[in-house]
Amino acid sequence: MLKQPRRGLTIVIGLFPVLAAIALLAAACGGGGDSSSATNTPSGNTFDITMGDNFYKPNEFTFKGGQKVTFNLNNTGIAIHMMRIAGIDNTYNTADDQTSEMVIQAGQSSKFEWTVPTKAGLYNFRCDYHPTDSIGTYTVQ
Ligand SMILES: [Cu+2]
Repeated sequence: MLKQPRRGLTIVIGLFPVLAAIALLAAACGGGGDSSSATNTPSGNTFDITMGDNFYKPNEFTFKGGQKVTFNLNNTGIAIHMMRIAGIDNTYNTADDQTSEMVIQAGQSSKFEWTVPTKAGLYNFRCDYHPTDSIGTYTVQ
């Protein structure tokens, strides 16, 4: 008679880590889904980007070739920032670069409208003032 409830209790305690893991996984999947829809939506055209010292957040995007895109660049840092998008040659400081306002002051926002290259691939963007830290990529499908 005493063994029955003990066994039941053992099973419940034994299952708890499994249930907790499932709950955690479900939560993680939900979060991941949200962030990928925010940073990875080929059909969306407008994106809010935080420019800090010295990073872009988010800094990975996926677009359709030829898509017109608007980046709302918000400088939340104390340094000046900008964005230079390497064009179809994926090389900086060439004729096909597209650039935001060249100086976006600390605390300021700037709307940057540009057109995605028509060739599929992985391309880079960066800040001219922080070219090794403020960097990101975009995939053209
Ligand atoms: Cu910068």
